Amino acid sequence: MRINVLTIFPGYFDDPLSLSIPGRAREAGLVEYRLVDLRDHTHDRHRTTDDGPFGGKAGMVMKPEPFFEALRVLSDPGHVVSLTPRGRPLEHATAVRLALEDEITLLCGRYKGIDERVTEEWVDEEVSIGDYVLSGGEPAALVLIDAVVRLLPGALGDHESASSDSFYDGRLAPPAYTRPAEHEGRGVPDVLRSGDHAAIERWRQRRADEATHARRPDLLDLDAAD
Ligand code: 9D3
Repeated sequence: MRINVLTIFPGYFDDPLSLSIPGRAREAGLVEYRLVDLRDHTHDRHRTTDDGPFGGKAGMVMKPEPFFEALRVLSDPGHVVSLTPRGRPLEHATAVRLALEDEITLLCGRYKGIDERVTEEWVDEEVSIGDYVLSGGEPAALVLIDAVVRLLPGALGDHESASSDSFYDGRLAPPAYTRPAEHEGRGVPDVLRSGDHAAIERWRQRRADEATHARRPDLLDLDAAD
């Protein structure tokens, strides 16, 4: 898979895409990242990528020309996703769908957003990562890339196997413990050290239900719908 990212801050992606699962997936040849600096697609002395909005109002809008030129230079950008607070909320299903593409191109806006003509001409879908205000699309693009790349076959090692991600079936995972068995006066629940695998599984399921009821009752409501 190839993932292109159009941004005025290509350096923002250096470490996140070199480390951990996204980095290992690249080294394994499962994914190629192409960072495109929008300033390389400007033609004025100041390498201008934004301008004031038509119709008054404060803030700046990303100019269309650098996006158009960068997207044309890619020749075929594949499935184009714009990261914007106006987008559909990112879900696991979004990541699953995007992981099936050969090539995706992510557009990162700043300030008030990207000129709407870019969206009309190039964008297949607009995605948000949630209802809070970021400084730009870059952190959202990294979140999306991480969620997609870990789904590529071979991306996860034995210790990260995705099989346990779905084990609690739309509910939150139970608490986890590792050694030491006692740490600064706090122990590990006896059942986890009992060797009774059926009892351990009952404990885990119950703690998963409790956490989901307390923190994410919306997840249980979804269950009721189907
Ligand atoms: C005009 C009102 N603001 C929208 C809430 C303007 C605005 C604020 C922040 C426009 C862009 C941004 C920068 N944010 C993103 O580009 C962004 C984002 C976000 O802020 N939250 C959640 N997901 C995303 S994806 C891209």
